[in-house]
Amino acid sequence: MRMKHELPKLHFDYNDFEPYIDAKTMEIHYTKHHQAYVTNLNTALERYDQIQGMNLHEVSVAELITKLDLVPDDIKTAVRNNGGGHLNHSMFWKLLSKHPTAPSLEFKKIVDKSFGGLDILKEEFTKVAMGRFGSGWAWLVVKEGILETTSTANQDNPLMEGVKPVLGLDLWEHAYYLNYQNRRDDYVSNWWTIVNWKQVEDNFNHELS
Ligand code: MN3
Repeated sequence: MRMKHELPKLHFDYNDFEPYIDAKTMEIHYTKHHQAYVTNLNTALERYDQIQGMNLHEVSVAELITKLDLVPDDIKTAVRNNGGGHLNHSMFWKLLSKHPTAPSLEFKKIVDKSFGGLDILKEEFTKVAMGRFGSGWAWLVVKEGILETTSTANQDNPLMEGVKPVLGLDLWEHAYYLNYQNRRDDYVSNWWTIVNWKQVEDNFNHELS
């Protein structure tokens, strides 16, 4: 049975995050960029069915990008870029909140243990985001119950290095250029306003779905 990867349904309207992220950027980002990752992933996978015991059409996108060594060479790069793009964006949308949120008391303890406070977390995350040259993502990941910041190039996901991401920020210019042009720092600092901390905590406590 062939499973087609699909765009996830959104839980918000394109203009919900104005003025921090403008509606046009959200619309193009979802309907063009994310859609292209999904389409290109499906196109790559259509060339193969079963490979080394793994049915490429029955495994999750997270499994695909973490088992790239099992993916045939001629579609490996396409699966890495487009599978990663699909996974990262599916996470990214869920991590946005129309209404201001704050970490729960429980999660705040983890933040404090990891960074010594939410402000320091934001500072370190922002530093990582600003330090990523070119296109990529900034992440908050979990290592043995402790949160850390990191970044990846292109559409790579920390899962490919064996660590679970709980918060991710798209640093590709397509994510902010219409509104911010070259001002990535303003984009990052405004984005904190719409982070869905409940989802970050859910990601921390559960396997990524
Ligand atoms: Mn993007």
